[in-house]
Amino acid sequence: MRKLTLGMSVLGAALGAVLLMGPTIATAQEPSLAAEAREHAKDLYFQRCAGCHGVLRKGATGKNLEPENMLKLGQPRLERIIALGTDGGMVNFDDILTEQEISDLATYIQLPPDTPPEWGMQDMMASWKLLVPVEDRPTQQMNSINLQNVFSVTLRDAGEVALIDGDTKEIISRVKTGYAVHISRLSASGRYVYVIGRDGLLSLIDLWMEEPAVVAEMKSGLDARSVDTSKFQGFEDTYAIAGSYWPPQYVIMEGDTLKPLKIVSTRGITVDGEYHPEPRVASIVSSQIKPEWVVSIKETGQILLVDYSDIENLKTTTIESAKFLHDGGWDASKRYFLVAANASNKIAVVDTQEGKLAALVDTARIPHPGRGANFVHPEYGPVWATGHLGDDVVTLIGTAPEDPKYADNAWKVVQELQMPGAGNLFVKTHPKSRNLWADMPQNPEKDLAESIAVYDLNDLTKEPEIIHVAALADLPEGSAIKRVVHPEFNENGDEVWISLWAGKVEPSAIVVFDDATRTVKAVIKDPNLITPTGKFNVHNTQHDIY
Ligand code: DHE
Repeated sequence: MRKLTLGMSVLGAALGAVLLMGPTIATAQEPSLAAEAREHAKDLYFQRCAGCHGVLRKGATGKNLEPENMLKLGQPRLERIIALGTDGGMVNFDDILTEQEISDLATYIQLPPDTPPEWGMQDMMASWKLLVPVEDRPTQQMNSINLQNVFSVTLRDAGEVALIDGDTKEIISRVKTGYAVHISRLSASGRYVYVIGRDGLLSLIDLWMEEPAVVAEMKSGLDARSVDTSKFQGFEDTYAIAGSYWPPQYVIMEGDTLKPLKIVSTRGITVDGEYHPEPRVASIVSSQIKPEWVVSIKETGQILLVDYSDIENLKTTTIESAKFLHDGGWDASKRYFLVAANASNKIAVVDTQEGKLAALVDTARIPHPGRGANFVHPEYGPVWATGHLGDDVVTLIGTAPEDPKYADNAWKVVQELQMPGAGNLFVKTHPKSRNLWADMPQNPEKDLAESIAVYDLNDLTKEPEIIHVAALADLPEGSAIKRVVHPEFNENGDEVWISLWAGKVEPSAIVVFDDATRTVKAVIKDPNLITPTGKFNVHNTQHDIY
């Protein structure tokens, strides 16, 4: 039987199995909070809980937290759950929040949810800053950096990205971005980096400037996670698209200025036929075979193919899949997009050439692929890999329906690789590598959260090598776990960069491994390298290589 060591995500993770434990006696007193405490609890909920439970608390990756359910649990039990977490997967917050904050948050979720304001064209236009107009920008690269091997590194709690030269391992510049900045994506030309903060602030960085810097900014929503650009031939760098958690909508912008052009709401009916007021935009990817974005709507379970060839007469294909869509990536051919319906324990496969759902694949608990990893399995042929937050396996799914030798494996789980524990967030390989690297930062065991599992792709019957990355970095001891997160290859595919994500006030680092020997090549340390998490190599992100 599979060993289940962890459930869900750290940030505002689910109130887990709590609701399954059944009701307890409601508190006699009506819950209430003074105005100031309520405001603070509202902010905390938004920052720590809304990502999993939703702003309106309808539940997604996390459970439904509407007052009728919370009142049944009552104040003392809610406080305990927030402080200590649950066996069902919610992590503890007693090391992040004070006792008073936990108490106020427990009270807050028994009160009716606050509905944040809408964010429309006027707000976006008012927030739009064209810092360097296109005509004032360089017409050629003005620096001598090997731009294809630059890494855009999320410095999560600093609200910055660090641009790091992949050849010299030097920090080229640090750029102010949005709050709790989330991901970077590259324009089709590789010149522009788009960075989105959780507060919806989108920043456009021009890598051609002598010192790469932000040339435009726009607040695309109030709570956001995803951004991409138009990559199809003839539309390179023409448009950008950003998706919001709140308000539930996406916005299409000019690619080189971020001027907002069109906003589309995602409110509507779920695959079960029920109205949902908050269907959030999860991942967005850009097709290279059509002028289309693939936009995954979390709560409705619908995957939208948005045709940007005529945005005034926008045509959208709506594909029904499964609820709670989150993150995903392309197969090696770039025809199929595989996205996790994480709380449904499924991977949805979209055939973007035909504009149809190709399959819904059942998997182990809470798949979390990031963008996944593609390689040719010695026995099963081309496969795409995803790790799991809630199970201790990496799942391999066959991806070659057109290949007579491997067609029978298409959209089937061909193998589950054993991990030493659950809590994986990201897996990564590269066409030139024969290794698969899988992190487990959400594992409750410190040693596992600080380690990475490396599989030999030539022999997948072998146990993975477990490398204790934190022990190799020679960082001072601190109270925070140095979570190993997000392996990312360099342009040549011979180095793997891994973040050691420590506390906001403790030193973090990026450890660079030689992929062939799995030994440390460099440790990038800098007092300004605060909470590095995602790293996006220009070449690999531009060309969707993973
Ligand atoms: Fe992420 C990708 C949402 C927490 C690091 N994350 C994504 C995507 C979504 C998402 C929808 C896909 C974007 C795309 O491809 O367009 N993330 C969420 C959440 O809702 C969640 C669970 C809670 C929250 O409140 O935000 C969450 N994410 C985290 C983290 O705590 C991580 C580990 C650290 C951090 O920096 O915040 C984190 N998420 C990442 C990274 C990616 C990502 C590094 C991109 C992976 C890639 O290789 O493309």
